[in-house]
Amino acid sequence: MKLYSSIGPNPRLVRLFLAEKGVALPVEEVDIITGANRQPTFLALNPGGTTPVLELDGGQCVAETTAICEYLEERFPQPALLGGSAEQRALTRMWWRRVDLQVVQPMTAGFRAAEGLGLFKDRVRCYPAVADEFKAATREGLTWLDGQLGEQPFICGEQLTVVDLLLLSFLEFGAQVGQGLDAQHCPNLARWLDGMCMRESVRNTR
Ligand SMILES: N[C@@H](CCC(=O)N[C@@H](CS)C(=O)NCC(=O)O)C(=O)O
Repeated sequence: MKLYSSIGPNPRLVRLFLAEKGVALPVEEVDIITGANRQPTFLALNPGGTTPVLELDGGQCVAETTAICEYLEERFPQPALLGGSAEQRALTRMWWRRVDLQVVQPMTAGFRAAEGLGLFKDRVRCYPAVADEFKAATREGLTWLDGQLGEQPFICGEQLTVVDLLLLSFLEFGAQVGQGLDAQHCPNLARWLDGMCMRESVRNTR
């Protein structure tokens, strides 16, 4: 197996996922700033033109972080990062989808519509007229999530899951592009983030 990685929160999620499992894979860095990921060589691996991509031993290429993490969980079941039972997996996937819809998607769209516009305007459709709306939607999503998290140690409850890694990855990215967490407004998430930042996997994948 080989991972095609780059800067950005989506490849970071997969690197975090691997680190938590103690799995080291060969990594090829792709320069998304110059747009190497939008050139024919990379498009042959992933016609979607995005990183990360996991090349399997049989040569097939898997894109999309959800598909990659689900595959890695099957190949390397321990420690379980999607949940240890059918019920826990259902809850993990529920929170995964919620964080994706309420934080990841609006934050990404807000970045592409504003700070990332120069980089993305010729790659994907961006919506500069509503950049602030996307950013407000992200803040609302985080506020809701803060209330749901309460005093729980992790987003899905007592155990670390892929959802914590996803959210960590995007909050760190957000902090670099003007969409950092408002700690005063989201004290539960701020406490959770402090704890996450102390994990070895997080420090080693920066
Ligand atoms: N839905 C995709 C999103 C992947 C994505 O947007 N990756 C970013 C890096 S974080 C990227 O490749 N950006 C460069 C580009 O789109 O040209 C996934 O889950 O993997």
